[in-house]
Amino acid sequence: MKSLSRVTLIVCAMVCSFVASATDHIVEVVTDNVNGITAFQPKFLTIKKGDTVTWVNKVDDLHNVITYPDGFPAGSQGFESPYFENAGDSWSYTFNNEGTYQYHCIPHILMGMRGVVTVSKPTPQRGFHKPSKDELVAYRNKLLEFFDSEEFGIMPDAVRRNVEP
Ligand SMILES: [Cu+2]
Repeated sequence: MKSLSRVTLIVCAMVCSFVASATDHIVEVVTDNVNGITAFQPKFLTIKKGDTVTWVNKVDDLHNVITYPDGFPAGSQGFESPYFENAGDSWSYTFNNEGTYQYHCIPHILMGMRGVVTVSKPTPQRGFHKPSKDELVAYRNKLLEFFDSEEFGIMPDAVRRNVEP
């Protein structure tokens, strides 16, 4: 009985230390109307596997968070938040796979509103997910909810090659 409770204690301590090691990170979603800037701050964030990142909208403005179709490690998954509208709107994502996650805001893609989360170690150039045509079309369609086809110039070349006839 005595040894059993000691085992229980040790297991509990291991679980507790594991839980305690997962860290929450905040990325501020910034609209600076005075300087005409929209940005994720920090733009580059390095975290550990199992950590959670919460994006927080700082002022009333339309933003979101979405990975580029080829912007996450092969074997992992991209992510996409709902749209933020009001100050204080937020969205969290827990990263359970190592590697590099490159994301942007759809409404402000033309303003270069993008960011990178690196989980433990960066993904080598050839280690990124290779999106299927269906994935690229789905991504294009998300952008087209904001930008009409006349603005196709915003498409990365790889996307344009795959989705245009
Ligand atoms: Cu934005």
